[in-house]
Amino acid sequence: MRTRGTHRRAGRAFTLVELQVALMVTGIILAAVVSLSFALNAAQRDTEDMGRQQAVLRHADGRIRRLIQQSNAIVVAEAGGIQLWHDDDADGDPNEPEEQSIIRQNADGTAVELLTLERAFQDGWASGVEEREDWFTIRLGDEVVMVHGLKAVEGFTLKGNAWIDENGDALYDSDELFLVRQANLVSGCSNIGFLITCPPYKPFVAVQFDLEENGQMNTYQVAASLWCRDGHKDL
Ligand SMILES: [Ca+2]
Ligand SMILES: [Ca+2]
Ligand SMILES: [Ca+2]
Repeated sequence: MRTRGTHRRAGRAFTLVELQVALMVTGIILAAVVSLSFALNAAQRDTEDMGRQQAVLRHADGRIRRLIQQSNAIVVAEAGGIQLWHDDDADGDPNEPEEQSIIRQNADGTAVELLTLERAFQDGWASGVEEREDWFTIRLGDEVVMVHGLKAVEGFTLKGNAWIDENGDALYDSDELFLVRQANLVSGCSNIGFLITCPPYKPFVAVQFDLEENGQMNTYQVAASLWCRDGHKDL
């Protein structure tokens, strides 16, 4: 007959030292997991940031190229910016502000900005203007004229934000109200420069800037020449 002997469990309590070692090992593993997770998140963020920046650069590249290629003339070519004329109504008249585009570096040199003007039609706007200040200059024909910034008086809706005294009489005229649109084509850059070749060569413009990517400074250049240059419409 088989007697049932007492079977003592082989297990025993952990000693304090064993517990400390186990806790330490667990701590090391957890720390490794947490730092790996941080590293993966940071890498994903960097990849997403880079993807966003590349998308912005592609958009800016296409926009700047089209503006240059489709313009009729480079009206102003300076180190800080260019003014392009697009003869939208094909009348050969270069004095129309709404046909001008200005690509320049912004005031603190950290963005390539685009300024375009739309003629705004509104009766009685002169009485609703609160403030007038010098904004930027634009070349129309042989003259450099000031684009004055405007603000509407309270309770008044103003369709434009700028005045150009086209007829030079120092008075607001009903057709001299403009809406200036300002957009940053590239932001967060530095060392912005514009390189222009002059005739007799085909007009060629290069917009250059430095941009930081993953801690490294890269130099970019968007270059294009005019496609639809039309000699008889030149300034
Ligand atoms: Ca025109
Ligand atoms: Ca016209
Ligand atoms: Ca006027």
